[in-house]
Amino acid sequence: MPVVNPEKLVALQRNPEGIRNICILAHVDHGKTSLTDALIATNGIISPKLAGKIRYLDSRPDEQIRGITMESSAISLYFSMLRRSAPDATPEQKEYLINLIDSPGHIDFSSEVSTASRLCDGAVVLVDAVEGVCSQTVTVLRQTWVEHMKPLLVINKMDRLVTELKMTPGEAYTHLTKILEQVNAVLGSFFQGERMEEDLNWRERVDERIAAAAKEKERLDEENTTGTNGSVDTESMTPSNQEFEEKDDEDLYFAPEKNNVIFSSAIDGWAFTVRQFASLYEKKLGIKRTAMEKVLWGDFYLDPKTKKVLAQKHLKGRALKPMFVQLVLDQIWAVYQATTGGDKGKGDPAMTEKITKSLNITLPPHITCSRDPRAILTTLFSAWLPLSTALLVSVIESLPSPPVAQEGRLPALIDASPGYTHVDPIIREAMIKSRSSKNEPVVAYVSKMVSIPESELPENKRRGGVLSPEEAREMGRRKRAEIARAQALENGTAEDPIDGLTDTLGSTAIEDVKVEDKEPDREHLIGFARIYSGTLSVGDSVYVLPPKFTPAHPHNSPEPQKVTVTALYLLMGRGLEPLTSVPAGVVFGIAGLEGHILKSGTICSQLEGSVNLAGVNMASQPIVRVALEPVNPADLDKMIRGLKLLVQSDPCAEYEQFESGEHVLLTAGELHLERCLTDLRERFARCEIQAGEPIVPYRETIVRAEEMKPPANKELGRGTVIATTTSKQVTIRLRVRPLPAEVTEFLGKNATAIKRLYSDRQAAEKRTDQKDSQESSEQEDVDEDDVVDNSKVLSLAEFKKQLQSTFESVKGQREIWANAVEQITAFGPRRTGANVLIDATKDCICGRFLRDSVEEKEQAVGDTLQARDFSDKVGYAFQLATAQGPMCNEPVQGIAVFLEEVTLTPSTDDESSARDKLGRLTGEVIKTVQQAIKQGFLDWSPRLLLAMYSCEIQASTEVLGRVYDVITRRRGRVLSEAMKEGTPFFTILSLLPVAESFGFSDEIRKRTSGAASPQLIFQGFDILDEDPFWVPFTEDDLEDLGELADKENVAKRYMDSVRNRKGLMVSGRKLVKDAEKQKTLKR
Ligand SMILES: Nc1nc2c(ncn2[C@@H]2O[C@H](COP(=O)(O)OP(=O)(O)OP(=O)(O)O)[C@@H](O)[C@H]2O)c(=O)[nH]1
Ligand SMILES: [Mg+2]
Repeated sequence: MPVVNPEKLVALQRNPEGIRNICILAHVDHGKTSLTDALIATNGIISPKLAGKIRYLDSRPDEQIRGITMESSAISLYFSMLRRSAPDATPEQKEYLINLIDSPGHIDFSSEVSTASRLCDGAVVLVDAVEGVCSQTVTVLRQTWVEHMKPLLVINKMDRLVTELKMTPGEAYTHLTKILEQVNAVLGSFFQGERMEEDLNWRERVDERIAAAAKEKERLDEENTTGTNGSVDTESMTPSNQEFEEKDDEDLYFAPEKNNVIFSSAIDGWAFTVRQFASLYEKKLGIKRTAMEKVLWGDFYLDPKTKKVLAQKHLKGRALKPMFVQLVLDQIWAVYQATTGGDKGKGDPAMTEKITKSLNITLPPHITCSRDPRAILTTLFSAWLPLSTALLVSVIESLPSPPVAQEGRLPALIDASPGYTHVDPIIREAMIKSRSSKNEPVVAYVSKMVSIPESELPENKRRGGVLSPEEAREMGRRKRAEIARAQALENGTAEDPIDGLTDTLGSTAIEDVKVEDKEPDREHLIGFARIYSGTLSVGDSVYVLPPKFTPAHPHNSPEPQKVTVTALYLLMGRGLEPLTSVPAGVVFGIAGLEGHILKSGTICSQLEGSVNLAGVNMASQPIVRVALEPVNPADLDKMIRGLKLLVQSDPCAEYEQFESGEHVLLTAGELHLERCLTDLRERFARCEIQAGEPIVPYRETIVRAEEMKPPANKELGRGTVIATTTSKQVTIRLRVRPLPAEVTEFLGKNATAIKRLYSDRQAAEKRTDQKDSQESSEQEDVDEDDVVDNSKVLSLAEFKKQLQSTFESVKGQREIWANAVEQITAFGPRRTGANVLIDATKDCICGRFLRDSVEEKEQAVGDTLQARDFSDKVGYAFQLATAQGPMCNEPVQGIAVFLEEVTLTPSTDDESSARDKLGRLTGEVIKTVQQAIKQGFLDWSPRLLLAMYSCEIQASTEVLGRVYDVITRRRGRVLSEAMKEGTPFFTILSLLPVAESFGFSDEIRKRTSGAASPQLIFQGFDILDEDPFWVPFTEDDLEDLGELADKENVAKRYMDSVRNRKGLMVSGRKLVKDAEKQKTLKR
């Protein structure tokens, strides 16, 4: 296959109808990269022999070693085919440009998938024929749904049905039908979900009518009484509900007869669609191709005598094979039997010959002679059903070109962007119609930044800009010789030739050293982008819109900056080809954005009325954190620089510098962490870096346990604390209680609503407390993320109503929470957490948070100090106390603090003004309240909440036992176990503490010899029902366990590990926070 030259690809960019931008999506290991190999081979980039084996786009060494893709990469491919413009027209030669993005399937890199899909118009979704629909399959299908991308389904690894599961063609057919059903069920659920959401309001109105109709139906037809809640039974609707039926979901589903399903084996290099077989049989059976397409899949049978197609009901008891089995699968199976022996293990040369003859294929003699059954197999298939043809033809025929896709997809995308009502109609129109002429506005979306070493940039490759040490040395040598020669020529005129020569030698030597010492390959950040309208050229000056940009306020700070495009590239895997300009519809690389775009952003040629496509992008939250330090302390700057580069070039990694001076890297999972560290060490920082133990987040809470120690103060009740400041001037009484679980959950879910309420209130008051700098910085924290999707956030009234009813639903605690909602004055920590501060003082000194209108804020400090003056100090202490719990300084959740009384006893001999006094008392009060909350907290039974992964493992019966063993040893909890229909595999779903997850995947893989590999998805926090401070105190316990309970307290182990890391005191119940204090206590 000749190599396609880039000029050809560039030329094709000008013809948008011939472009397809597609991404390959699937669950991990379902064969995406192997499949793309086959396509790459068609362009002569790799040899067809290696396709499916070398995984060309896995260009990183660690990707190759582990066999897992870690970064999405793009490649542009050329394809030409004969195409009919109408079914009966004569075919014409047409050329196409396919921009293909291979994405990673591992959950840790799911953010790479979301970034890739924004750039594309269509998706090829792979499903392993054996494993079927897996967790990430659902995720990627949702991605195509959300992004309005048209999908194509590839059922890959078909060979496993023959060789591994040893199915007969008939069994395989049933199995494939099931897989299709599963996939379609997933799509159906999205459709249902969306339809329900869209029609929610409408439904509310007709709900009663539907219910009435259902009732009526129930009465009439007792058998058919499917409920009306959850899914709407369209049949039961009266004609007035027709609105609902307008939307058709027919187009949505995958069906082989619609040509959107491909059956393939990437490793053996074949694939086919039903259409292909239909045209193969068109002549043989004398059935028109278009008719054949419709019956080749499904319950249709071929009458052996009449050669007519029969539907199932006309079978009349005859045991015929479905046509798909007889005409398609049987043929494929035969090839396997003949060549590799399929399930028998031995080929049959005579049969091979028969097959090749009937297919009219001649195998090259060196293949037939070689007697290598796999070589015969792949050669035969590549001649008969080449993978690339089936796939590319389907891509071209079923997936839309950029203009078609943009027309269908962009209106929704624009309408979902922030401030979309202010988008300039010209821009809108240009994007939807994908206008590409020079004077149209340019809009492009940069989905991620990739880092490319300087030496790999095409401009340097051509000019040889950066040299390897050998090259540099060689050049030095040559230069020296040249100068010497020049010197020798001038010899006659020079006064002191020898001196001159040594001089020049000396200077070149210095230069030589300089060249060798030169900074190693610098990294350049190239944006991975897609242009939606206009034409972008090198040298153009365009605006880079910051993530929070909205056309409603285009000049808000940070003011969008203008940058100059320094280069444009065609993306060819790791390689790049320079471009001078790109027209609408193209996926390309862009340079010049370094430092202007962090992760993703929009580029626009104008500022007013432009559209922010980066708006709301919910990537997965980084959950695994590690502290990093350079092995050589002098490398600290290098490391920080490296971290900053890493954060820019990775869609998910984050970097934080803690107050303690630690440099902490946040990543999506263990594998992601490993990749980030490799990148840091080898490319971005280029120094040895040590990573600490992964830091796992915990939460702290309290519960009302069965057996608790008696309350500290019996008369006041559990959780009540009366605390007096050191100067004895302020006394505070408060009571801590556990919030009902329902309420905690409600608050957790509605954190965005709280955030919004808070910022709304702030905006209304327009007055921030500048005095307390910490507080104001915290307020900024809250504001920072408020570019949220506002449509789903509850309004104040709604929030209050729901919170109230949640409180009311709690049984047996009605009185306690009766006025709680009205009295809430703050949420915490960070003002949005799931803890509440309730002002139960007589005069309501704190003011209400959930009030309807903005009240007058309290006046400035008066002549005499009042309890009210301390309200903000109490609030601040509440924030601090909930941000760092008493167990191991982790955030608290699920507590309510009732502030009951604040009493002032001013000292009489203090003459200073009230303001001065307040200033002096501030610290004391904060400290006292904070301590009091901690005391009240510990009066209950404290609990740790563990971060949990949900873990899905597919395993065969043989290794099932070992999988369970590993899960239980790591304190996982099995939730369900189900046999995958038609396969010997089980799917085990379990919950696993993040703290126990490090090395889990490796262990499972090792113990099962690679037969099972888990998918870990962060699930949330789960209570560990064990009091870390528990010691035996009842007589029974003391008898059973002795004074020093030798049973391991797991909660204490976790708590101690965190305390250890944070340098807090470990063991015992004494909570000494500061090291200095510890010292003084000892003395
Ligand atoms: N039997 C069989 N194995 C296949 C087939 N296609 C791929 N594989 C194997 O499946 C494994 C995973 O293939 P990859 O192409 O790396 O899968 P992937 O989907 O790119 O994986 P990630 O990118 O890590 O999500 C490799 O060992 C392939 O050899 C196939 O058609 N049949
Ligand atoms: Mg891959």
